[in-house]
Amino acid sequence: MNAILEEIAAKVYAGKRLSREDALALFRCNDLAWLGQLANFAKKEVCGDYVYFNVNRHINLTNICVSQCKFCAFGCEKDDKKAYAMTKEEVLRIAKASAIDPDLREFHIVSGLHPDWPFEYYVDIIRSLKRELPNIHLKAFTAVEICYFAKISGKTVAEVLKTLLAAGINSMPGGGAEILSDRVRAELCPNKASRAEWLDASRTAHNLGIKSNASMLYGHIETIEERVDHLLALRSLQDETAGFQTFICFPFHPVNTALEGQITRTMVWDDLKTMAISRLVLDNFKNIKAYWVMLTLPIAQLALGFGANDMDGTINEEKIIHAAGAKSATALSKEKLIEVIRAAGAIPVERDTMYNVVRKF
Ligand code: V47
Repeated sequence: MNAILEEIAAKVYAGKRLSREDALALFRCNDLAWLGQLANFAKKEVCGDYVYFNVNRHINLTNICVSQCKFCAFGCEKDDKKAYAMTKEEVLRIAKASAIDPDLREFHIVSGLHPDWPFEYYVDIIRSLKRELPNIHLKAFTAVEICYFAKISGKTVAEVLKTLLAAGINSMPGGGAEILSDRVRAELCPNKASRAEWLDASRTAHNLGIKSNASMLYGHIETIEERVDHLLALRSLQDETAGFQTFICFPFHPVNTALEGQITRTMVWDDLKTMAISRLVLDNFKNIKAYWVMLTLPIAQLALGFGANDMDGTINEEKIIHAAGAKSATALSKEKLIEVIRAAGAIPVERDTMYNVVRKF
């Protein structure tokens, strides 16, 4: 073990903050077991042996999207044969059918940036969902979608958020952050919110009392420095607002994207290393999510030994990452999640979206 890594370990055990250079040194380190031990220490300081999950339902209103991000296999143009756009009636039908499950607590709503729908359409869907199913938490619209709504409606981001809050959203998912670097965004996703716009929309949401999540899409064209700077930007905003609930790392899935053939799926070594370093750098985030859909269930379970304390939910049914070739299931039972968490030696805790404990198993 070299002196720099020993100093980093000493900092972690003393609860001190890691620097940019520390984070870069951790990415250069390939002692995975050591990284896992350190990340797990940091995790246990925050949440002991609890590992959270929830019972949720994903609803993707449309895959028609003006953004055309190079890393995305879900979004498409209006005339694509796989294009779909849900009516309000369809959304309500799916929502009501899922709500038959008495444990269902959350609708996770992330969609394409539709070229024709007015902002009022989204507001109407939220208002109707809240009216019909008032007890289900609406975790709806990423910061990218919020910026798009501001653009198409002529409203400010704050006005958009206030309107959605009044209609019934309860929190926001963490997608759309990708890599918070203007270089990467200019190459992969020039048609959507910039680094500054994503951060500003999250800040505005937090200032209005709306909690949100944060994410990082890694394993494409980004450098390790850009990964570290991304984490530091999130840490700095969290210092300011304390409005992020969870951080999620998304390993890039290339199948059916514009990058297929140029970039291959990340390897498990990188997945676990990135998970551990995220836990260590994001010292002001309580929850680090091992999103089983993207990691696959075995790697997500392993990630519980690398700083993760949350497995997301039952999901039913995932579309975005399955469009990009994910081999995982599109849904999991609550029993399976409990079994997977228990087998990792942790205590499964069913939570609501705001991390209130529903039940310990
Ligand atoms: O922003 C898209 C990612 C995100 C690919 O907040 C891809 O709890 C890998 O927001 N390979 C959308 N990743 C999903 C999202 C989300 C999902 C689960 C939980 C939460 C939460 C939020 O999916 C996008 C993008 O970063 N993504 N395409 C791909 N080919």
